[in-house]
Amino acid sequence: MKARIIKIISNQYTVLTEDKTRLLCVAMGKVRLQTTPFVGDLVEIERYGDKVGIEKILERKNVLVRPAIANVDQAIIVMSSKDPDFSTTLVDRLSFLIQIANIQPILCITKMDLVKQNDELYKIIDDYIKSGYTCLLCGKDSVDDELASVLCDKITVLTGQSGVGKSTLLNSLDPSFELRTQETSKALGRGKHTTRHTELHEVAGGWVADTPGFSSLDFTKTTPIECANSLFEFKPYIGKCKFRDCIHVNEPGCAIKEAVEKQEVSKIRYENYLQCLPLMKK
Ligand SMILES: Nc1nc2c(ncn2[C@@H]2O[C@H](COP(=O)(O)OP(=O)(O)OP(=O)(O)O)[C@@H](O)[C@H]2O)c(=O)[nH]1
Ligand SMILES: [Mg+2]
Ligand SMILES: [Zn+2]
Repeated sequence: MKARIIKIISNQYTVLTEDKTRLLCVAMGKVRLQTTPFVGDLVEIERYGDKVGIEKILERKNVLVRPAIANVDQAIIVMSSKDPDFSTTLVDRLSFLIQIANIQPILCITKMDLVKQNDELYKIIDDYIKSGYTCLLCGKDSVDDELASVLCDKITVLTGQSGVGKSTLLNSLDPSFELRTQETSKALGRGKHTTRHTELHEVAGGWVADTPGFSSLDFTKTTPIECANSLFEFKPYIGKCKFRDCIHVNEPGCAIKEAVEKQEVSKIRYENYLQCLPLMKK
């Protein structure tokens, strides 16, 4: 039988079967020897008397290590308009890392109630929308209608610095969310034992990870070529530069630079890409 791992505490795995039943499982020795099971994994399970065992981990479409989650459909970058201030540098760095991990980025801007009507921020938002981003706008007591449909049927990781309103957002969609996360941390206790715990919570018909993803902005494991090739805004131009190993900086005949000049690719994004280059592996 096929199932999805939605919670891991030490060596206890909670899975959700195709008919939506929750089962507590153990991982069979041969499985643990191959790959560590992650939350989000699709697995094959089998009954052994009164026990259920995870027999096999099915192929993953992607995997995050910190937090450990497999098969992530999308990452929502949560950024406040103010308090803390909106930063395209931070949004773009997160977005690049998300895309390098082969995950789709979505932008959610919170605290829009703190923004005046003709604020510069609206130009930046337009730039993201024109570039092809799904851009959700939320404020006090006004959550973007689209958020629920974006989450439905997907595995989502939220990311964004502390204080931007990630918890507020999930609670406004589902007031029981905070309660559930608090219960789990209480049951696990804090400090002493560092228990391996990650959980996917059902919110708006989808699954949301309880730990924020991409907390370290680490570019040391990627190369300029890998990064550029991963970005959906660059993809239409990849392979069209004069030099095959073009990293789109000073090379003549660079299709990306030309696209930036023609305003087909966002200048903000291109400049933030250039800023990240020195942080990468050669
Ligand atoms: N004005 C305004 N304040 C908000 C909004 N959303 C959240 N806040 C406030 O921002 C503060 C931080 O919100 P949280 O939801 O705790 O932020 P978080 O992203 O979960 O932060 P961490 O858990 O530390 O990562 C709280 O005081 C919220 O009341 C909003 O849309 N408008
Ligand atoms: Mg929070
Ligand atoms: Zn180029």
